[in-house]
Amino acid sequence: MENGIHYRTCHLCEAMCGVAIEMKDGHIASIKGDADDPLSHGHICPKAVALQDLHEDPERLRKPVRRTRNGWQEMEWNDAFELVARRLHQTREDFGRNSIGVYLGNPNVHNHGSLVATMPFLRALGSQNRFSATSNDQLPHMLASLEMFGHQILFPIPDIDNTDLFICIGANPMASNGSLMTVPDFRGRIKGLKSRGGQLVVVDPRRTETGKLAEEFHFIRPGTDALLLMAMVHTLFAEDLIDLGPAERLAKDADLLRLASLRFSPEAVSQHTGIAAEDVRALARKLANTRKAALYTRMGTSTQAFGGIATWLAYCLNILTGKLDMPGGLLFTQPAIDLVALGAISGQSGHFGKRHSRVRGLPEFAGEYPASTMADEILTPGEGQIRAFVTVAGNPVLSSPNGRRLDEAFSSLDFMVSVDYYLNETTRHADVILPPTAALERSHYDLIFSMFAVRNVAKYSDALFDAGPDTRHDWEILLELAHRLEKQRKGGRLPIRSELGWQAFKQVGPDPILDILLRTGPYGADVGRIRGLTQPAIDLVMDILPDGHPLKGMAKLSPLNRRWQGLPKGLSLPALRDNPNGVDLGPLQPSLPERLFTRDSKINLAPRCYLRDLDRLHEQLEQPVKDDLLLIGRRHVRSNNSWMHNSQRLVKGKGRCTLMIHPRDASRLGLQASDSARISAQDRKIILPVEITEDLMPGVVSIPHGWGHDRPGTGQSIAAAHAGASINDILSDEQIDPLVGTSVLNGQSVTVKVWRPERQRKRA
Ligand SMILES: Nc1nc2c(c(=O)[nH]1)N[C@H]1C(S)=C(S)[C@@H](COP(=O)(O)OP(=O)(O)OC[C@H]3O[C@@H](n4cnc5c(=O)[nH]c(N)nc54)[C@H](O)[C@@H]3O)O[C@H]1N2
Ligand SMILES: Nc1nc2c(c(=O)[nH]1)N[C@H]1C(S)=C(S)[C@@H](COP(=O)(O)OP(=O)(O)OC[C@H]3O[C@@H](n4cnc5c(=O)[nH]c(N)nc54)[C@H](O)[C@@H]3O)O[C@H]1N2
Ligand code: SF4
Ligand SMILES: [Mo]
Repeated sequence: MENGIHYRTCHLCEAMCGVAIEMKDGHIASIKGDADDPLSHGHICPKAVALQDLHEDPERLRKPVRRTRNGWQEMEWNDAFELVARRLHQTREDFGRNSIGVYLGNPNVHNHGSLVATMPFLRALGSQNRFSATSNDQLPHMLASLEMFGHQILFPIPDIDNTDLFICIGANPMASNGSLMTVPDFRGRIKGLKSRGGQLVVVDPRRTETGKLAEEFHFIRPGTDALLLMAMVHTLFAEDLIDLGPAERLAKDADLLRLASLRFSPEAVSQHTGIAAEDVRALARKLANTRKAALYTRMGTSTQAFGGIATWLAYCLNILTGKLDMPGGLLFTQPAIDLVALGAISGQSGHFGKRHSRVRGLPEFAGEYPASTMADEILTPGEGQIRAFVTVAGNPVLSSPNGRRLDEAFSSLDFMVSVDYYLNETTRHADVILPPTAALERSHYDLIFSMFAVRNVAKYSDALFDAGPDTRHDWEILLELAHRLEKQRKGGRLPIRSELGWQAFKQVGPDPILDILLRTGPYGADVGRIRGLTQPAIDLVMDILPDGHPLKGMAKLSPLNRRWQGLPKGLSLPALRDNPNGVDLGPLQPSLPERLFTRDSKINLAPRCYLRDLDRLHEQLEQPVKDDLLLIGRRHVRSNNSWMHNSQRLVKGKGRCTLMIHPRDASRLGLQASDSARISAQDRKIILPVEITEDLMPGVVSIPHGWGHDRPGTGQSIAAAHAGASINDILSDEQIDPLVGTSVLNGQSVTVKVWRPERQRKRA
């Protein structure tokens, strides 16, 4: 790479910040924000420097390794592929196709190569025992989108730059930089909101960094958001505040929702939520009476016992008050590569509950079972038991509940392979680790997060560093394994056409596919320039084609779509290469009813699965409020899930993996500022330093996830020196939201005791 500035999109979190990487003599000299980026305008967070640290980390694996009695041994790529394909195939032959489990971790969705290669890989593997980070994350949003809008990844995105009221429940974008809302520089955007005279309202069991910016803040008892939101729905109906606005003729079954809300008055829920009835009413009125407003919920409301209902109700509240499809409210995006539309046309808009997991009978979602039942499926003997396992870019030992049980499960497998560049808490159980190229050695396009951005943009970055011949991209690894597995399944040889297909795919890779998708997408070729093809002519042809005609479907997805007429045109991969800072495609726009994918083109306000779950919610209301300590998670801007703790620049300073506790609870438990505490639930326990703070609601304690790097046999020395402890070592994998199967990561009860090493030793 020559000296000079390389523009790129940071892939570490969902915010898609533009970075300007200054190169000197083949090395990174500095990483700054790209002021010309159409979305982030120069904003970056402290993690951006970790792009360099990750790249230069001497502990990042560069060649395949295999576990032997004398430790890890490097392998040649071909031998590694050979071994992995043979062992996986053998397992499949001996125990059936479902005997191989797969877990896909979060970084896959930041990697267009992986996304393109995952599908053929999973098909070649053929197993129904698939898991991913989704069930520890946004699954309730996917269910709500599927049930209400007909498509599992069609998310309404807050139009934050134009709103006058932003109600943020169970999210901390000041630390996370947004989720299912790609929003670089949240602070700047909230400043903008306030200078327009707008307001930020936050509801959270912790007065977070975001909470501290808010005009109005409410503590809420963990796990009770569904009650709060139901009481808000109740208020809207009771006070005649319903005005569906743009959704007026589209939303159906509002009456069923009204009936369902009758049992949940603000008075009825107030003791459970900890929010006064009058405050609930005021919040509902404020939402209804502010024309441009958005109510947004995320991790805290989705990964809890009533995450399904809570997420559905959050969507409903926006629709009932006319915020959906309203500038300044919530809008659907129009990305350059429209995976929503592409998915729908190929019959992939999502499905739920088509089959159930073997051991606990939990529903699949989009072909995946809940991560909380992974260990059950590995450890429980019987037909269909998982014997071999593949992880791709995931660290479930730290990221899924009951990590110790997952340790036990993974170490009991016949064979395990991990596609990952770190030897960490999960991959240490693997027999073979296949490390992909580093992020700066590959090109980058945000297929997923471009769909969730608060402004439509398209950005492509070329690889900054040459990967070298003895390396493989994630997509190359996945396609190679898929090809070999397919070959083995067919007895060692594929029909010539199919063989040529695999060769071509492996040769071409993901970028030419991007190019085609860009050119044929809404901002692609300018049809006006094609001779003889005028829009009226196209419209006429489209009108005479019957619905469901393949040509009509294709046209809907192409620049021929009437709806896309007014959009900027000319996008292609070369065009994006010519604009390394990214291309602005304009603000979010109304798109209903065309954007709906439900069969009747309506918005379903009262899907049956939610109505059926309401008795369970009502039972919560009938039970007395317990005085257990409830555990919640937290994120910090200098950390990212489990895998960025090997950067000295990010972990330096005061330890951040602490137990936060309110002074009242601390004094009740005899805890002082310099103490450590033992946090436990059943036979699971961890020990952490305490951090006493009034930012927490009394009765609630908080621990960040992704720590616990003291397990033996890992290869991340900086992380190990800042080990912390894993919250998922105490969270139970039995607690899920039974509606969707999401893990309960927030709101489990724990016991906290002072822990003093001297006293402990004396007693022993
Ligand atoms: N208690 C609790 N648990 C949680 C959460 C919580 O809030 N509380 N949050 C949940 C959420 S939202 C998520 S998304 C999950 C994340 O859960 P996971 O995806 O399981 O975990 P990560 O920590 O993201 O681990 C990423 C892994 O991918 C590797 N990796 C990084 N980049 C690449 C790459 O480009 N290619 C490959 N092949 N590997 C790569 C890293 O080395 C690491 O091993 O955690 C969940 N767990
Ligand atoms: N710096 C940093 N950024 C990240 C990540 C990271 O690990 N670090 N991870 C990325 C990923 S994978 C994701 S999914 C996103 C997540 O993005 P966010 O959803 O913004 O993530 P959190 O910071 O976990 O915010 C969850 C909030 O919910 C609150 N909460 C907990 N329980 C409850 C409850 O019962 N009710 C309510 N109302 N609130 C509750 C918590 O106190 C917390 O403030 O962040 C992404 N960005
Ligand atoms: S907020 Fe930080 S980690 Fe996220 S994309 Fe921007 S610079 Fe990268
Ligand atoms: Mo996530």
